Amino acid sequence: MCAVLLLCIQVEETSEVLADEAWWKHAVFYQIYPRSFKDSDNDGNGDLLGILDKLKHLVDAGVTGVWLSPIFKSPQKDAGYDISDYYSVDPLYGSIADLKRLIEEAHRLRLKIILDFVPNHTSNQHKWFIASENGEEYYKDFYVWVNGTSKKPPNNWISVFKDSAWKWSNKRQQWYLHQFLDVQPDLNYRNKDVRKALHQILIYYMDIGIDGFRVDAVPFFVEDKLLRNEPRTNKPNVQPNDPDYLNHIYTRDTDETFEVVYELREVVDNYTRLHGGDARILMTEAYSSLDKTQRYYGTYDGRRLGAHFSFNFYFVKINLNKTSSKEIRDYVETWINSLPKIYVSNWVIGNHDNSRAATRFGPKNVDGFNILVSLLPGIGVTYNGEEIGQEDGEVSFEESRDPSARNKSTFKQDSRDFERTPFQWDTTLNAGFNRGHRPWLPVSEKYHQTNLAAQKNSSSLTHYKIYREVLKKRQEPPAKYGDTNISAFSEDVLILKRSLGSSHIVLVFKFGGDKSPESERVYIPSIDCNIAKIALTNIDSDYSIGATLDPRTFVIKSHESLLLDITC
Ligand SMILES: *[C@@H]1O[C@H](CO)[C@@H](O)[C@H](O)[C@H]1NC(C)=O
Ligand SMILES: *[C@@H]1O[C@H](CO)[C@@H](O)[C@H](O)[C@H]1NC(C)=O
Ligand SMILES: *[C@@H]1O[C@H](CO)[C@@H](O)[C@H](O)[C@H]1NC(C)=O
Ligand SMILES: *[C@@H]1O[C@H](CO)[C@@H](O)[C@H](O)[C@H]1NC(C)=O
Ligand SMILES: *[C@@H]1O[C@H](CO)[C@@H](O)[C@H](O)[C@H]1NC(C)=O
Ligand SMILES: *[C@@H]1O[C@H](CO)[C@@H](O)[C@H](O)[C@H]1NC(C)=O
Ligand SMILES: CC(=O)N[C@H]1CO[C@H](CO)[C@@H](O)[C@@H]1O
Repeated sequence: MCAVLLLCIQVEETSEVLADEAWWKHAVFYQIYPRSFKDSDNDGNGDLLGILDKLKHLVDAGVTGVWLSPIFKSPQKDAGYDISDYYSVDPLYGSIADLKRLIEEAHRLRLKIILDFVPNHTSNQHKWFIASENGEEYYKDFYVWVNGTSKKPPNNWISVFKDSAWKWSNKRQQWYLHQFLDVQPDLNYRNKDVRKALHQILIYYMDIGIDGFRVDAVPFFVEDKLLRNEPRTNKPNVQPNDPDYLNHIYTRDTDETFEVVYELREVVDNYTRLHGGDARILMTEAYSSLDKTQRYYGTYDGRRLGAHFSFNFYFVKINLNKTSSKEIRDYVETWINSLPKIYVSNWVIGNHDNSRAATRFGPKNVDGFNILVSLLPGIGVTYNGEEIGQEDGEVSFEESRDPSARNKSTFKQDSRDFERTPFQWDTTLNAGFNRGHRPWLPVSEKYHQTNLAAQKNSSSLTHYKIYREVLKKRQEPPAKYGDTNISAFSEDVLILKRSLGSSHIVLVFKFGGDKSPESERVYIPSIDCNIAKIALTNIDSDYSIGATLDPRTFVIKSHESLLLDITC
């Protein structure tokens, strides 16, 4: 009896561990912003062959795969998020042949390549839209067309980029919906042919070896069929043309939108089943509430699956001046506890739409946050440059490229150009981004101090070295399989403990609050031994790697992060 029972438990445990081995479940995905990564042909724009040239950096850093911001053919009215042909690479970035070379070389190096799929809308120059506007039968309903008169839009919906979400087409004498720019008409997801056409695109790219897709702006897929007016928010000081003026109950995260994501999951799962090999994956982007973000993973009971993970943007949105360690702890616990156990958590600190982590959290907190998100359970996501602590660049209004920065008075808050300036490789001309052609966005002057080559070459600790080490640390069993306990020791001290049996990997991080002491005496709660080995520190720590301390009492100063190995 007992022996059989033991056997059963063991079998169950083994299969659980094996399931955890699925390649993506503990992956680190590195987001590349292709236009700003590496410019191989010196035309001022980064490109696919530039990425190819730098794959070794990604292998050295220890990431699992990369996801590329859009590289498809586009008039570039919205930085490639306005696609005119899903089956071509924009000449800015190269060609399908270059993409195939990139995939082949990445796979040889055991790196996965994820593409950014932007199905929330196409460019108005896409042949589908042109055919649709011309009233061609098959394409007629590919977009959301509504009757009316040119004087009055069908309802009060407002685009994300301000003003009415409707544009009158003289040709069709109808309105079309655009949740973003008016040159970005929304696809009509209620049309089965539209969904089929989009599935074909995924299949085409999986056929040439792509390992998965990051799906852009999913909340915007399907809008209310009855086109009901949205109610007002009660936010003060908001202009009637501002998206914040309305509560988007009929245009975002609608029930049908979740269905669309679940169907995309079937497409990639079917593909993997049919063709074998590692799972092709989906990651979704949704700036939604926690419950909705988690619903993109699939239903609570796991009967319908959605994305393999849906970006957790908490750390992208917090302002440390206003956030205590208790609030961070509460959020992390809530996220982990509310996500059904069949799904995998993920942590993001930056991307191409938000001020860089080094700028938002302050350059002195770079290491603490890189260590924190690497050691929280599940999947880690790195925006290119975070591994060297690259800060936002300096871009003047005249040099800016982002359409949401077209309004001068809100340029500083709204422009996404600051986080998109070229990657800082070394101290040569243009930070090694290219051989001297004026880059599409200016290279930050900070590259003389902050660049990869210097951080690799330095004899002392650097952000890059810490990043690389913590990605190795992630692979140790407590970080991979262990329990997670996050606690708030004081106003600005966080303690993250990953424990497996008697082995603990513990991060102590004092992010430095306005009203907090410069240094304080702390201890690791619920650890019953007197020796901890220092596995890693931030760059300016007073502690040395390899030394020991007494986890029952020690001093930590502002912006210090200590990674401890404790066995007891
Ligand atoms: C829109 O107007 C056209 C022409 O008047 C008409 O044929 C069509 O049925 C109308 N569509 C809807 C949805 O009312
Ligand atoms: C996935 O495959 C199943 C079984 O063959 C099929 O019923 C389903 O329609 C497919 N789903 C999609 C979205 O292609
Ligand atoms: C936080 O406070 C510091 C100093 O008070 C200030 O310099 C910084 O701009 C603030 N950061 C943010 C994101 O508000
Ligand atoms: C810029 O934005 C402000 C605040 O939303 C608004 O009052 C102003 O009219 C806008 N100007 C332009 C040129 O769009
Ligand atoms: C690397 O460091 C050495 C010694 O500090 C220095 O002489 C050399 O110029 C550095 N090389 C680069 C590429 O920074
Ligand atoms: C985490 O550790 C703290 C301090 O030891 C303890 O109070 C708390 O209950 C633990 N939380 C969980 C979820 O185990
Ligand atoms: C959430 C979001 O806004 N995602 C993208 C959807 O498309 C627009 C317009 O192209 C992009 O600007 C957004 O980044």
